[in-house]
Amino acid sequence: MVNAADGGARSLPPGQRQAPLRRFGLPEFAAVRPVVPDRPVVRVGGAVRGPTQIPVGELMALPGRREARSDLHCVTTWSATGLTWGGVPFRAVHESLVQRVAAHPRCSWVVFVGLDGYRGCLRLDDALSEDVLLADTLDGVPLTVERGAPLRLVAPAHYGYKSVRHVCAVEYRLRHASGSAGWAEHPRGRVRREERSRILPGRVWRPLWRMQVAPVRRRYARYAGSEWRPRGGRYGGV
Ligand SMILES: Nc1nc2c(c(=O)[nH]1)N[C@H]1C(S)=C(S)[C@@H](COP(=O)(O)O)O[C@H]1N2
Ligand SMILES: [Mo]
Repeated sequence: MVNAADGGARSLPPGQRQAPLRRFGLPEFAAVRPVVPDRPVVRVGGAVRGPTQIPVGELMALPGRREARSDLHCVTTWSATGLTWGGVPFRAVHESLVQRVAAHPRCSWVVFVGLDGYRGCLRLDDALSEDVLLADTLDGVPLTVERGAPLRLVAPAHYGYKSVRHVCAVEYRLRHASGSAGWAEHPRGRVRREERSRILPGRVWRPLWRMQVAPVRRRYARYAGSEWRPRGGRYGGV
């Protein structure tokens, strides 16, 4: 899939402005540097009869591997455009798993969990869309920790808070389960419909979110790259 975005500002969805891709997220996760295991696995659980875990290498060898260009739209109004992610569609992973774990037939939501403890919940049919990838490369290069190693969800039609970095678990759910962004997020978070939040129309949130960008960027910059010295934060004193 190659998306229609040409990287120009005119192609951005309502309320979004172009920005380079830099590590970003909830302020409380800025200081959490996940340790990526040598042989990473993805735990599969939730409303399933047979929870299991699968090596990331095995998942990435599933059929359907592809590279796809897409944009990342953060709810705080910045968008990074023209990102080429490489990986396997979540749909292929789901198809190979759903029997194996005996997921409850009425599962209609799925939660992705990151090694940093971050959680994002998608409606299952949204997650099964052709353009949703579990990616392990960006622009042909294996993901660094900064970019979301070992595996990152890419859900281009949804706000960035659904695109969980460092995926280490997939949980099938019967009902929507709030992600780490809690009350601030929308259960579906579709960018096209500007579903920034479940309360108030999306455009009302634009100026409020925009004010958050600079302070959150500063906070993440403190922990960037080799300067990334986790202190304090959610997992205290690590
Ligand atoms: N594990 C994890 N994934 C996460 C987040 C996070 O804090 N932890 N933040 C989310 C948010 S709000 C956004 S906008 C994107 C940002 O992706 P980037 O760090 O590559 O810019 O990651 C998303 N995935
Ligand atoms: Mo975001």
